[in-house]
Amino acid sequence: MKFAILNGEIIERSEAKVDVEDRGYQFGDGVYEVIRVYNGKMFTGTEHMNRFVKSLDSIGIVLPYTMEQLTKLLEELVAKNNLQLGTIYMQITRGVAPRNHAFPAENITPSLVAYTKEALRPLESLKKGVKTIVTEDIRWLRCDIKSLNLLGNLLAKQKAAVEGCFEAVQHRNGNVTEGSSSNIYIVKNGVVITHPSDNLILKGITKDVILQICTSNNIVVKERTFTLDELANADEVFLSSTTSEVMPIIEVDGKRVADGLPGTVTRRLQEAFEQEIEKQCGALKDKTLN
Ligand code: DCS
Repeated sequence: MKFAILNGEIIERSEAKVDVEDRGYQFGDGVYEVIRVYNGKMFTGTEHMNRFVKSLDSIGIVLPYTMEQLTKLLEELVAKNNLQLGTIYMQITRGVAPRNHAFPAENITPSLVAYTKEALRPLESLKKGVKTIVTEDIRWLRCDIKSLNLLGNLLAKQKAAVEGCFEAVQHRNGNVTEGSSSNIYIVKNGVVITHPSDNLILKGITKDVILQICTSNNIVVKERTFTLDELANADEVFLSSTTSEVMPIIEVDGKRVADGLPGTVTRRLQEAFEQEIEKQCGALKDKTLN
């Protein structure tokens, strides 16, 4: 039997139901997080919690639990579901109220939902790399909020999917912003370049780990915008996310990146990223470079 969290309680997953007038369901009026679990332990759990609270703050929802309470609940959920390798999905919406765009006048209780999923590491793709397409970034101007409103992201990902590609690299006026569910990087002459963490992208937790790894490994990293032209002429391209880790990109819009194999800087980052996982969560059975 699997369990889920509904409004602060761990209950049978099949019993976890929300009201038809939940504002998350009707308006996407809420925020979410996806947290990776390795060896039954949350990776960068605190960082995800902090971003969750930041997203909530930016749309005026007050977390009805302390960070400690919520973390403890998630740990209990992971243990009850016997999750070793997988993800936690967690979301909070403004709550249930008669449908009206404006926020409800009286204080309503935000709805919290969380559940877990078993998920292997995408080792084959991590080893071989993935294909991508380029598409226009048609999303709103607060992509820094991890909002439930993901239509722009979904349309981009679907475009990639019908082309048999893993991810859509989005751009605004020729400047690469991010993937539909990942951050995007190029490497040129040994320098790692990625979009600054402003309102146009989600500040990835994985991105933060990668930036720290670069700094401590003397890999030069620059947070600046880069163009589609730079993308097309990069020595290496990769993406990052909670579920994809450090994922080499070997093709963009049907054109190979360099020689079409994962690059050396990407490989170094993958190795260092796995070391960071092991530091926080213990030994990994399978590694990318094995
Ligand atoms: N950009 C977008 C738009 C994302 O949705 C994500 C993660 C990222 C960047 C990378 O952020 P993290 O490194 O913190 O994961 N998206 C999550 C999701 O929706 N599923 O898995 C990860």
